[in-house]
Amino acid sequence: MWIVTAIAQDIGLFYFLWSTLTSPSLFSWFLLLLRTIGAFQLYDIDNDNSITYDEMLKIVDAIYKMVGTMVKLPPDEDTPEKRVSKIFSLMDKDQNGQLSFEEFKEGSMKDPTIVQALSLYDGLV
Ligand SMILES: [Ca+2]
Ligand SMILES: [Ca+2]
Repeated sequence: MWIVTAIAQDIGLFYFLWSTLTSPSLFSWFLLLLRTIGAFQLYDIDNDNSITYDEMLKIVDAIYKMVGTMVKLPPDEDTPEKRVSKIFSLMDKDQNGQLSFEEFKEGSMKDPTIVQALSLYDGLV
């Protein structure tokens, strides 16, 4: 019986990969998911599966220092603090000051510009 289950799982996985590769929208969804996971891991410095304000501030601060004056930023996010507050106000649904992966994923799937904002810095994330 386990063989049937194993094969069924393989077929399921294959089908998933195939439909992902052959459907542009699914494929870009998949890429967005990968990027979201990558970004989440980057920001979750102590790996406890939640992002605190301080953790995100550390990364954003480092990025701002690196990017320096190369990127023009809108006035409402021209400091790391402003940007992190903005992201938290968008994503932190239960307002406990931490972003769970669910909150992070939901926020970034709903509004891809957040992920773009989080990875202004393509190649870093
Ligand atoms: Ca953490
Ligand atoms: Ca939260």
